[in-house]
Amino acid sequence: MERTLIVIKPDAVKRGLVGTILSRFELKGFKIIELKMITPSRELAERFYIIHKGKPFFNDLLDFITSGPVVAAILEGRNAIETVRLMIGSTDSSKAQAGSIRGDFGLGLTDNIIHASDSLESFNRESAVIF
Ligand code: 3AN
Repeated sequence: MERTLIVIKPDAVKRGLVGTILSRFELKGFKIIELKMITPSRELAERFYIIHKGKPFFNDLLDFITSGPVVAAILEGRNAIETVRLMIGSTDSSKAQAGSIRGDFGLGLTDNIIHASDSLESFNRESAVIF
């Protein structure tokens, strides 16, 4: 069975959406393998988002992701990486498809509710940073 990583971001945690979001993945059939709440340090956030270093939005992204607790989970199920990416919707929440998590719960771009690994390589790297 394939595994993927999700990170419920500070905006969603502050709004009390943790249970709702985890529940969507459980209802879909994914199994929660690991679950952890942390407030990311700047150093951890930099390692997590290393591929965006140098981009214009990098500092705003670090400010945001370190602004409060996040909830990270490793989910297991068939086609986990691709299916979970479909379920979260596109990066800009204001344009994300209705029915997706970003499409249903947010409007932001930097503050876009949730992260999910986009490849096996990303999953391996990102889950090692967080767990
Ligand atoms: P996704 O989370 O959909 O995989 P990435 O990996 O391209 O998107 O971007 C990582 C994070 O950086 C996004 N979740 C979002 O918070 C932020 N981000 C991406 N692009 C922009 C942008 N153009 N302006 C501001 N923030 C952005």
